[in-house]
Amino acid sequence: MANPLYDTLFGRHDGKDTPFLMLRDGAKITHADFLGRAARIAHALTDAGLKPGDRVAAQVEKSPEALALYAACAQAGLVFLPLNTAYTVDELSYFIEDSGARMVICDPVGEAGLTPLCDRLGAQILTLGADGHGGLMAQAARHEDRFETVAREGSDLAAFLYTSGTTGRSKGAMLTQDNLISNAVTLAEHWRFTQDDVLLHALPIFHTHGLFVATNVTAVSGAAMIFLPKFDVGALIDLMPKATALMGVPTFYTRLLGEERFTKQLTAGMRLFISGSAPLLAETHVEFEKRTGHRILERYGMTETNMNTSNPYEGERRAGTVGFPLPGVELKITDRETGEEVPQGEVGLIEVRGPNVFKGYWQMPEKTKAELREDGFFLTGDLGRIDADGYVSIVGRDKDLIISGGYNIYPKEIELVLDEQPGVLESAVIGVKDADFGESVVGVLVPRPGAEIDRDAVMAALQGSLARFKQPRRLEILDELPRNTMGKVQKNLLRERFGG
Ligand code: MCA
Ligand code: AMP
Repeated sequence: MANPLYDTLFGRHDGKDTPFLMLRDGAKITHADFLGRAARIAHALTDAGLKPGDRVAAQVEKSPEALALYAACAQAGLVFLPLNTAYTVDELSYFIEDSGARMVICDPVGEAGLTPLCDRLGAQILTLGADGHGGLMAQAARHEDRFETVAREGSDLAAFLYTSGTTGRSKGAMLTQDNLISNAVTLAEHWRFTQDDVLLHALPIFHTHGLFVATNVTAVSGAAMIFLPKFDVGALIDLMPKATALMGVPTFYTRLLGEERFTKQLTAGMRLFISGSAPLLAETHVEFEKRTGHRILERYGMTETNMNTSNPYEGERRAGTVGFPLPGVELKITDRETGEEVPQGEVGLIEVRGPNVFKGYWQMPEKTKAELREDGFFLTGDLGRIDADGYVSIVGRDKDLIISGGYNIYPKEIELVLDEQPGVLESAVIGVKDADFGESVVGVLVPRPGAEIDRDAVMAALQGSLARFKQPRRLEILDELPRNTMGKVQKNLLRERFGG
C-alpha cells in the first residue's frame, strides 16, 4: 500500500456517500465530504512548506475539521501531535519546542499567546476554531478536494503523543503507522464493529482513547460516529437511541447511572459499552448490569502501546479485570528486581510486546532504553496479576500516577511547581478517592521554618502554569512529610490521612 494508515482508515471510503460523522444538530458528514475536507487541509499544510515527517502540533477544540486535520496529516505523511485543550502556554511551549513542530494549529483565542513562542521557534501558526473557522480552513478553502496521498511505510511515524513521567518531564511517545493500524484492525474485529455501527463519541480527540481507539475503530470498520464536542450526560441520553456503541472513561458510566432517564429501555438498541483509561469499579459494573442488562466491556491500554488487553466480546466480561491480551499482544507479569516472570497468580510488573508497542520516546534514548527492553517488551509501570482463567487484573501502579476522570496526572510535575511557591519548603502530591473522577488531586505543603503559606496565593499562582485538571482540589499543610528509612516520602500514609 502506498500509505498504509491513510488507506486503511480513510482511503477505502473514498467517494462513498455513507455517513461518517453525525452532529448534535442532526447534520451528517459523509465519508466523501470528510475526506474532501481532509484533502483540502492536506493541500494547505503542504502549501505551507511542510514535508513528510514534519510535526503538526494541534491544540484545538473537537470539531469535524479538527478530526479532518488528523486524516490530512495521515494523507500528507505528516506526524500529528494533538494537545490537551486545557494546557497553558507554559505547558505548550515545552511540547512545541521539544517536538520541533513546524506548524502549530490553535484556537483563535490562543493565537496571541502562542505567536511569540512560534516566532521564536520558527514554527508557523494557523487557527482553527470550535466552529470550524479560522486561518487553516481559509487556506484549505482555496484548494481542491482531492489530494494525492503521500507514500509512506508502515514503520514511518504517524503521531507523537506526549505523556508525562515520574521525573516531571513529558516524553513524546512516537507511534508508527503500523502501531495504529494493527490496533485498529484488531479492536474492530474483537469488538465486532461493522458498517452498521453508530458510536457515541463524547471523548476528547487529543488522547489515545478518543483519537485512536474510538476514531480509528470506527473508521476502519466503515461505521459512523455521533460526534459530540464533549461529554454531556444529557446529550448522551438524548442520542443513545440512535447509537449502537459507547466508549468512555469510568466517569461517563457513573454519571450515566446518576440519571433517572438512563434505563434499560433507553439502552435497548445499544450492543456495546466499553470502558477504559482508568479502573472501573466492580460496583459500577454490577450496578450498570442491574440497570440496563448490559455488561460493560473493560479494556486496558496506554499511550505508548494503544490497547493491550480486553474482556471478551462473547464470554464472560469479568468485573474488576481488564480481560485477556489482545490477539498479537504478549503480556507477562515480572519481578521488578529480576525481570523474571513471577509464578501464575502473583502480582508483578505488567510488560507487553506486540505490533501495537511504540517506537520509543522522541529524543530520549535513555528513557526509551529504561522502559522498552531490547527484546521488545515494554514496562508499563502498572502492577498486575493473571488469574487461573487468564484474566488480567491491574492491582496498582509502580509509577507515581494519579488518574482523574481518565486524565493522567503525574504528581512530580505539580510538586515542582508547588516547591517554587513562596514559603514552601517542599511538597507532596497525592491522589485521593473521588466519587466522580475516581481520584482527585491533593497537595500537601511543608512551610519553610518561620514562614506561613497562603493557600489562596499558591492556588492563584498555579493558574498560568498548570492545566486546571492538574491543579490540586485541596491544599493541606504539614510540619514535615512522613518518610521511610530510605528518605522516600510515604505517600500511602498521606493518602490514609487526607483521603477522607
Ligand atoms: C475536567 N476537570 C477535571 C477533569 N475534567 N478535573 C480533574 N480531572 C478531570 N478529568 C475540571 C474542569 O476544568 C472544571 O474545572 C471542573 O473539573 C469540572 O468540570 P466538569 O464540567 O465536571 O468536567 P467535564 O467537562 O464534564 O469533564 C469530565 C470528563 C472529562 C467528562 C470526565 O474529563 C473527560 O472527557 N475525560 C476523558 C479523558 C480521556 O479521554 N482520557 C483518555 C486518555 P473548574 O473547577 O474550573 O470548573 S488515553 C488513556 O488514558 C489510555 C491510553 C487509555 O487506556 O485509554
Ligand atoms: P496514558 O498514559 O494516558 O496512556 O494512561 C495509561 C494508564 O492508564 C495505564 O498505564 C494504566 O495505569 C491506566 N489504565 C488504562 N486503562 C485502564 C483500566 N481499564 N484499568 C485500570 N487502569 C487503566
